[in-house]
Amino acid sequence: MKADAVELRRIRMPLVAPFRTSFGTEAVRDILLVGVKGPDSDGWGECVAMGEPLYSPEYVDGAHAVIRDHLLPRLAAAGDLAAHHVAPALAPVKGHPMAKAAVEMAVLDAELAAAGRPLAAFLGATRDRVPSGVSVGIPGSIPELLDIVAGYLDQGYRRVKLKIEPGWDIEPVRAVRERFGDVPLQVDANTAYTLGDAAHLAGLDPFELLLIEQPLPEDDIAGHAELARRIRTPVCLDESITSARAAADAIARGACSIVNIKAGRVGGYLEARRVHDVCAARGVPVWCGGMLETGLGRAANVALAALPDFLLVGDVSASSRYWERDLTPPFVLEDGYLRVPGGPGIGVRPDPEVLASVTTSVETIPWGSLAGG
Ligand code: SMG
Ligand code: MG
Repeated sequence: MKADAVELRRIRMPLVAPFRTSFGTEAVRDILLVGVKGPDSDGWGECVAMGEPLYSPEYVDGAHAVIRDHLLPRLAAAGDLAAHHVAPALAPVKGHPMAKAAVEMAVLDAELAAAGRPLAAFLGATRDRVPSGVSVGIPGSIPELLDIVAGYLDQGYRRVKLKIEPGWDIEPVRAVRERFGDVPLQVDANTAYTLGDAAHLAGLDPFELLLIEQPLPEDDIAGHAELARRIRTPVCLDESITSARAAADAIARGACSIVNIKAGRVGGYLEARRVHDVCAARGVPVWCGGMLETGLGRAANVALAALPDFLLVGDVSASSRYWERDLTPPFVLEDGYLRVPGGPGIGVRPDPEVLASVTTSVETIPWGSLAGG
């Protein structure tokens, strides 16, 4: 495909409620959108980097700079612009998977839009709707937590994930189990524990959780393998899984029996599909993670979550879980499911009026101004 320009657009969107995890609180999302403008079609990518480098080393200002100064010039110099050329062209740049993923998503969306092909079909989706789960941040008290969970269950969410940290783990899980019975329940620690906490984490065993997500630091594969031997709750990895190769390695070493897939964390939807394939081939079920995306990223995540090995319910919630008004037509829960977009590309477009109202800056880079462009 051909590009005339790339737009780096920053938007500012307040969440309906602050989201607290073991590493910090997110209240207002400062999001970088990548727009590829071509003669035949446009494409959108959403960068999932947060405002600060607390979930992973990436953060939105850094992603913006690396895309502008290092990724786009390499992409233009590589010549032929096609989604499957993006990752190889950007591979000399170390790290920055979320920045790379946003660029690849924009190119992929533009390419599929021009071809009239939906992302879900391109990726190999086998379903037209996906069950919707919800991730619950760390609130101020147990009664507050129970109110929040009750509200989500009333809306029809099919699975609940509780964020945990030392001092907020066994008791909230016990309280949710006592109040809501055997609702599908899992926890996410975002690296907040060490192997020394193994005996304490075994205290979660009686609650029959679906999984515990990323209890230990991301580089501690051996620690997760040891922990998996010491607790009954299945161990799932999020932050540690940075590629299909990392997934194969973690599985081979017994560090996880379930994998959370986020396209941003692994450098794009094409690598995310490879992570899916590697896990499927090894009999390891996967589920789709979330990074508090707008409807753009959500559309792509719903498409990904419709692949066959996505056997667990993902953190793909309805638009109303995040926003008063989404950037796209809202994703709504229908009997606890979200519909997979059927239109070409990611299948959704920003509402021009909403987009204009949340935009804080736009940088337009003519393709011809980039080396080789
Ligand atoms: O998008 O619903 C969502 C958030 C899901 O908990 C979620 N994401 O570690 O899995 C995770 C976190 C990372 C983002 S927290 C700001
Ligand atoms: Mg996680």
